[in-house]
Amino acid sequence: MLQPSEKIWMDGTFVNWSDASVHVLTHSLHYGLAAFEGIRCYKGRDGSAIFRLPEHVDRLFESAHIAMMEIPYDKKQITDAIVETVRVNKLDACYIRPLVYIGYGTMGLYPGDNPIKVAIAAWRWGTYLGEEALTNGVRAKISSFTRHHVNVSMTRAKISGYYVNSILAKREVKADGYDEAILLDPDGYVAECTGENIFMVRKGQLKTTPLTSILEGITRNSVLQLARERNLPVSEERFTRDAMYVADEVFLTGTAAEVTPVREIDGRRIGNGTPGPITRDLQKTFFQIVRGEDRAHQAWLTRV
Ligand code: PPE
Repeated sequence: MLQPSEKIWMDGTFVNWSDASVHVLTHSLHYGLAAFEGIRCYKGRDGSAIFRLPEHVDRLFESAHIAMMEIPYDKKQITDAIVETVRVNKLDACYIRPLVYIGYGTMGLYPGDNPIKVAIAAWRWGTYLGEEALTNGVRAKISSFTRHHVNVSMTRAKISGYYVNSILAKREVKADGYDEAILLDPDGYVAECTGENIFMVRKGQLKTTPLTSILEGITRNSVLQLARERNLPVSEERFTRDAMYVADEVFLTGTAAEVTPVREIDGRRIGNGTPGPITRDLQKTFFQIVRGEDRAHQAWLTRV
């Protein structure tokens, strides 16, 4: 169960957690057109800090722009509101969920002049796929559902309705006893997971999937940068499911999932079935950075 915090920012003011409700005829609730973010704030050595906040705010505005929803605030106002939401709730570590949605007005697909509303919530959220997932890795399965075609959805945008596809995939694999689903793109190449990007390592080469049918993950971007700093050969290119079966390492990245190793896909052990050295190194550095223990990447942190 979600652990409630005290306040939620709604359209410029803080309301009590239990009063943060909307009308049932809120447009986005019916048709799924809303843009959201998932951001983490970590407790570190020198206090709490939000990881890559400007990048998350930029992506929220980009998502809204792609979806033709004009946010009635500027980036500074949204950034300040996010920091303030963490502060007023006195959370030292949390997950932050900004949501831009189309409010009550007219019904029917054409949203007309319905107001664009913004909410920002924050709550305590532990590990996404379990503590064990981070240390031992998860078991994944290729989904029977396909990730979005470029002319069906525009995956640069983080749009609520797109997640119906993720939920279908997630439920399917959970019912089969797996932890996470890997979705292929409409051409059959690996795309991403339900809420994570995916990487594979083979013979020292790090690969992740291109941006054509995935969300441009901020954790993905961070890991790519860390890999380049290590002079690891990295590429953003398509690969197939069997390329993953014979990979030395596979791991997932996401704000919620952080850096999670994959130990098995479709009943095939990945590498020796335990998190590999590149995964462990990148994961360790990621956690040092978010906890403010890495001087070189302080620029990625916004102090609360
Ligand atoms: N792909 C998808 C489809 C996705 O939803 C996420 C984030 C990512 C990749 C990774 O992006 P980033 O967080 O910027 O590294 N998924 C969010 C939603 C999780 C949820 O269950 O809600 C998240 O991790 O916050």
